[in-house]
Formats: sequence, C-alpha cells, structure tokens
Amino acid sequence: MTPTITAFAKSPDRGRGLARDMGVRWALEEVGQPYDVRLVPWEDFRKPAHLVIHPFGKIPTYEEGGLALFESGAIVMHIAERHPGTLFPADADARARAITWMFAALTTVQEPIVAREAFILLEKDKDWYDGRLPMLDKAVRERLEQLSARLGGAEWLDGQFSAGDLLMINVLRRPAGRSFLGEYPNLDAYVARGEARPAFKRAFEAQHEVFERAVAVEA
Ligand code: GTB
Repeated sequence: MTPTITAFAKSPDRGRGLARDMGVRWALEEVGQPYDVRLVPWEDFRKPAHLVIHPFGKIPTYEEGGLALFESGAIVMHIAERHPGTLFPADADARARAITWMFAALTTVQEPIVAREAFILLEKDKDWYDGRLPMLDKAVRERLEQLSARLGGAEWLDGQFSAGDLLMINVLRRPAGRSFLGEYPNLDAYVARGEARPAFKRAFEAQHEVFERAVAVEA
C-alpha cells in the first residue's frame, strides 16, 4: 500500500527543505518507496480531522492502511524497519547504534541548534540579546565540535549510511547548524555528501516543487 505523508501547502521555509517532511521524504526515497503527499493549509492544522492523526497539529504525518504515525523521527524509524538493510543495517548491534545516532540527532544535537534559532527569532529586539547570543553560539559549537571529533575522517557516523546519518544531516542543515559548518570542514563535507545522494535530491526537488506551485497559483 502506498503511504501518504503530510506537508505544508505553502512552506514558510520557501522550499528550502527545512520543514520536517524533508527527512521523511528523504527516507522514503532512500528505500525506494513511492508515496503520496497530502498538503495541509495553515487553517487546517488545528482542525479535528488533522488532530486525529497529529495530536499536536503539525506536519509531517504518515498514513499507511490503518496505521497513522506522527513525529518525523518515528516515521523515519518505521520506514527503516520496513526496508531492512537500507537505512538500518542487517546486523542487530549496528542497527542499535544507528538508532542511537537517530536519538542523538533529534535530542542532543538538535536541542542547542533549535534553542539558538528560537532565540534569534523571538528575542532579537530584547536588551539581553547581544549578551546572551554568544552563550547560545557556544552551546552549538560545543556540540558540533564533539560530533566533528567523533566523525573524524569517516564517511558516515557508523559504517554504512543509515537513518542516523539521515537525521543528523537533516539537523545540521538547519540554519543555526549550517551557519557554523565552515568551522568544521569534516561536518561540512559530511552534509555535502548527504545532500549529494540521489535520494536527497529527489526529496528536495519534490518539496521544492510544492512551494513553487503554491507561489504560481497565487500569482
Ligand atoms: N518533533 C516534530 C517532528 O519531528 O515531526 C516537530 C514537527 C514540527 O515542528 N512541525 C512543524 C509544524 O507543523 C513544521 S517543521 N508547524 C506548524 C505548527 O506548529 O502550527 C518546523 C519548521 C517550520 C518552519 C521552518 N522554516 O520556515 O524554515 C522550518 C522548520
């Protein structure tokens, strides 16, 4: 059965592939699973029909027969499990390590990156902005430095490309991650390797096309 995911009808990221459907699309492309997309306009996010699938009124969601999932990390994990040997290695220990990297991406690494983004977005006009920003920069740098040290000269975090790399690269692509990558050449190259994957490119194009179409309809 072809799964259906949800995405912004008109993404506020203007098609830059920063919304959370990007990771889900990328995972589906990596495993070669065709999918449908239901576009959700802003006014529908909090409507009962959407809240039944996503209790927090967000995208993405994933529906497949009677199964309805939310949370991009859980969806990527489900896709990886359904296609063993692609985003999850066949070896059980290697699979456990891939899951560890998924959690590391979505918690330990993403947390300071999101905190910095939220601070810039919400507190730019506050008196304390200039004094506090360096602390948030330091927190991002500390995490990236640690990740950079672990990755070293390797291609991927743990042997073959996995769902852990997919989510980690997706987190590093966020503006507050990307803006520091120049300081960590191996992380910069790691993100570039991920973005060069044909599956990434197909996913990026698909979400970009949605935005372009939305703009064309409005024109
Ligand atoms: N933890 C959840 C997951 O990983 O699935 C987070 C889901 C989430 O935050 N979804 C956002 C959403 O639906 C879209 S991706 N927001 C609507 C709402 O809360 O009403 C977050 C996002 C939004 C915008 C940009 N951007 O403009 O660059 C980037 C990322």
